[in-house]
Amino acid sequence: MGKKQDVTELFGEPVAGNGLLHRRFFLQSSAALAGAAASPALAESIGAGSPPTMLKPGAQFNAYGMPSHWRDNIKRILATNVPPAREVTGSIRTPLQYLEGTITPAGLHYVRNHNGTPDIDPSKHELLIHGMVRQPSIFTVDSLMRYPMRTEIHFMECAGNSGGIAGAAMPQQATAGDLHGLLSGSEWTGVKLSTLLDEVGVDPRAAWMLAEGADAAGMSRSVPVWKAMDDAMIALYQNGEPIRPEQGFPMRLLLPGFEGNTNVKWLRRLKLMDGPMYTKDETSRYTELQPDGKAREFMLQMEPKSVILKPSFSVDMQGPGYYEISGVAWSGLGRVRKVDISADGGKTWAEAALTNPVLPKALTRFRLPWMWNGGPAVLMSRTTDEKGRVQPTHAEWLAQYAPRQNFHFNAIQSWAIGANGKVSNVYV
Ligand SMILES: Nc1nc2c(c(=O)[nH]1)N[C@H]1C(S)=C(S)[C@@H](COP(=O)(O)O)O[C@H]1N2
Ligand SMILES: [Mo]
Repeated sequence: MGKKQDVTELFGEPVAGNGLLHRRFFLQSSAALAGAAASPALAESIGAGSPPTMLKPGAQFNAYGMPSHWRDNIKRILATNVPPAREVTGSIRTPLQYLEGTITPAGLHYVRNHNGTPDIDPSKHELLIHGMVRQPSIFTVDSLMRYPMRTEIHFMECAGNSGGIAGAAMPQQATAGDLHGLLSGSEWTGVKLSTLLDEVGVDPRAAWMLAEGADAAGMSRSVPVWKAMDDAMIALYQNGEPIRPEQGFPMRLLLPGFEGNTNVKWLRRLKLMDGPMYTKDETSRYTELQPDGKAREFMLQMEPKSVILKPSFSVDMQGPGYYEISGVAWSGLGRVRKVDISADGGKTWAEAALTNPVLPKALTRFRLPWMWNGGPAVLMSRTTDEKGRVQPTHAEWLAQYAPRQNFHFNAIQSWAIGANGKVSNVYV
């Protein structure tokens, strides 16, 4: 490899600056390349006889399986709290750069807690639905288990995700998980909220719904009734098992595509109202001050976003040659329509391949083949969603708001590749 003709023969001419190849080539050609690299090692191992693992029985069964100890570096990333904040208040992030696909293992799902994870006995937990309804009602976990269930894959993202970048004058040198890891994707199973609301009979004048959690933060948020009736779910399962305590056991409100905070965990109460409650959790945070001094409130739908994970900070290049650029894209407004990749800091772009399934309000894996010539490059990814909304540049995002705003940051992430293969976080 390395000779210009060989590369062109395999992949055709690059379709954008700095060696980006057409997305169709990674399917047919990468296998051929990987095969070529693997064959000498394979020949050696056949010659050496049986590996030690074939000579004695393996380990015994586990009642609950754990990841390989060879990969015990794959851990959630604890954001250090500024004293005197208590350890139960804060967040622990998903190490995005170590993961593939689009489903976050439950044990690596990010956790954002405002006053710790409560230990709730499911046999004592109740969900009250009241306010502007015909028949106020209480639902136990057992009673909810008897309703029709649905299973959907959705991302969860904190409105404060990536906020460190929005606020910082200099780009922080940290991993994708450190910077953007208040983001995870799961398969959720539960009861459609509209089923319960139809049963209790919502007053047609009710326009908002208060959702309250049973934790010591008393987390409460106002949610528009249109969302409650549309695709909201009372989630009981996460990736096939009962929802984890840190995600809201025994039940959480799931509002696909809405900012993480509104997805109230340990859900205990829904109150139908004619207007929003303006709770502490929605006035002290999650609003955005605009340049004219007015604040934007209830910015509930998460805008299109993406991040390249391979390569990314600490996931460095291993010498010039063929690479697959890969990362995740998502939008709270619907499906990802396309992800464009640049290797020259935004001058030219090539469209990435999206790995199926491409689901609404879910993480979507994108990939693009790249022949890195070993020279400096700046990688960027830009999502366009099915509503036609496009991820802004860093400067465009900052221009929308007053200084020092840092919620709902969805600007394009740029990674610079040095000639030594090291990846760094840069603003373009
Ligand atoms: N009851 C309750 N619900 C809550 C929170 C909380 O502290 N208490 N945190 C919110 C915030 S800010 C976010 S981003 C999401 C995070 O969900 P996760 O911890 O399952 O990732 O839960 C939301 N729901
Ligand atoms: Mo959040």
